[in-house]
Amino acid sequence: MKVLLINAPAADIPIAGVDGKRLGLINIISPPLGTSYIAAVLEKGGFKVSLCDAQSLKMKLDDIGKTILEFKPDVVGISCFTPNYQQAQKVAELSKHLLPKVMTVIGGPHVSFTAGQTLRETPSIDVVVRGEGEETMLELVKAIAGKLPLTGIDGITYRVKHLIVNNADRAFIDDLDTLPFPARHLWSEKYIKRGMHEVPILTSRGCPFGCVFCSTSKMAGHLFRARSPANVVDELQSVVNDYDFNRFVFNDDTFTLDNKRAIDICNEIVERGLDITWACSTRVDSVTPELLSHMSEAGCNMIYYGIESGNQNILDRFVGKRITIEQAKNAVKLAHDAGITTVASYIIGFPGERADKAFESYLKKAEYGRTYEGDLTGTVFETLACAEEIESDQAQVHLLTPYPGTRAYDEAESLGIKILTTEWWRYNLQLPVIMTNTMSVEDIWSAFVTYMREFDTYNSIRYQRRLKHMRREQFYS
Ligand code: B12
Ligand code: SF4
Repeated sequence: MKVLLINAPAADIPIAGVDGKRLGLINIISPPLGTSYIAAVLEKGGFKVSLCDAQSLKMKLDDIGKTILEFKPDVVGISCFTPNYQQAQKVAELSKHLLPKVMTVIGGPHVSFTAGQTLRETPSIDVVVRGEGEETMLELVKAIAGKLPLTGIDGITYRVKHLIVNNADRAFIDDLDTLPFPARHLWSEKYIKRGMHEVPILTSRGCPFGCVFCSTSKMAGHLFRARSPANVVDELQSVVNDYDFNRFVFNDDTFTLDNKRAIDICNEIVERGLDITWACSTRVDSVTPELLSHMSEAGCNMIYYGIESGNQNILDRFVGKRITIEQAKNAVKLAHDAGITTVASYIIGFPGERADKAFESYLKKAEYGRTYEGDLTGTVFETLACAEEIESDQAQVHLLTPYPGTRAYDEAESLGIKILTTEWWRYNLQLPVIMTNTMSVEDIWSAFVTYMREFDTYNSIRYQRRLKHMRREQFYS
């Protein structure tokens, strides 16, 4: 029994973005851990598996077709996010067209919350796997191989004649140390040629918070489940040894949620003499000088903080992140003190934020480095002013986007959000798909364009400053 796992290609975006240029969509070569974990579990179960990452490797449907015909799978497993869901549907159609007897299975953070609808509108998809996929996919493939009924398999949605059946939810994997390491031996050699500069690794799943725009707590549970430090560092070491790679990115949502575990991982890296560098994401309220100094010593040189808004009221009442702006300022400063570069991420378009045309037109005319007086409180530009005070090395902005599985989607109306479209390809965080009780879609877009331009300047000025600083340090040392 052969299984081909395909990461659907990125959405093909037919429109021009800010300033008439194509949208600056994420162009990072990042091999997918979800399908790599599933591949490892299936291989351990005795199945022959191949991985086809059409997303990072920018494969077209024709190339995917060739891969399908060469490998001749019995099962095709497709992975997608929200914006490339339509591409995933095309991959399913193509699979059935080329191999009419193939079973098609789909999973990932979009279809997990739209399973019934996905099956209703996509006859070429046979089964949707909801949530964490490793155990479910193994049971499913075993059932397909043995021609057994799907009735007892938790976590799937499928068709029985004209009915759509939702089996019970699957319990989350209790002990993540029991999982094999992702099947990196199936990764394409093209990743390196195409510029992959860091290897992703995942050390924990789940989040006890429930930020309005994020589906992690629903997808991976409210309980923070973490791998042991030894198990994590074994994986880092195996990548260094087997692939001679020493730059990593921790894909965890909140790498340092458990400070003690994070310090133990750092100590283990140092004790084993691993010469690596790495980046991670975390919350501004879960770092301390002690932790950051351990992280820096163990090779961490970049932290990504989700700060989200510069308005405390919006953070408290709407976002539900349970952080303060003071904590954000402090966390950025502490990271810099420890010699770690920071990237701060912000979101605009929250209900309650007001447009401010006067300030927007002032910004259009002003030179960077200007000062401004006046009250931006409650306007969409309060976050911009705050970002300038927080002074992270880099700043990013996204539009509030109500992905299925988030509170912004499930409770849109009561939160003051009007969802304007479910053309999923638009859900890329850079196109407005909502309006709010305080901003029209035009207001949101216009503010976003201003932010993109302001943050471009902000980032390049900080980049130049950092370069100068580095040169000075190198010169005098
Ligand atoms: C690393 C990362 C990226 C990387 C690499 C993504 C990749 N290919 O893995 C990059 C930078 C490229 C990226 C890009 C984007 N990302 Co991103 N990313 C992540 C992040 C932080 C970690 C992904 C990861 O490694 N997860 C760990 C693995 C184990 O989990 P998993 O991928 O979900 O897979 C499990 C299940 O989903 C399921 N499963 C998945 N696929 C399949 C397939 C089958 C057949 C089966 C059975 C099961 C199954 O089983 C897997 C194992 O348990 C997640 C957050 C998160 N916590 O997951 C966001 C996340 C996936 N990203 C998100 C978003 C929004 C984006 C972008 C749209 C952002 C943008 N500005 O454009 C783009 C989309 C690009 C595109 N082409 O469409 C959202 C997705 C929401 C949604 N509904 O789509 C997430 C969930 C963040 C969030 N909390 O909102 N991302
Ligand atoms: S944004 Fe971060 S803290 Fe908030 S729910 Fe998602 S993972 Fe948790």
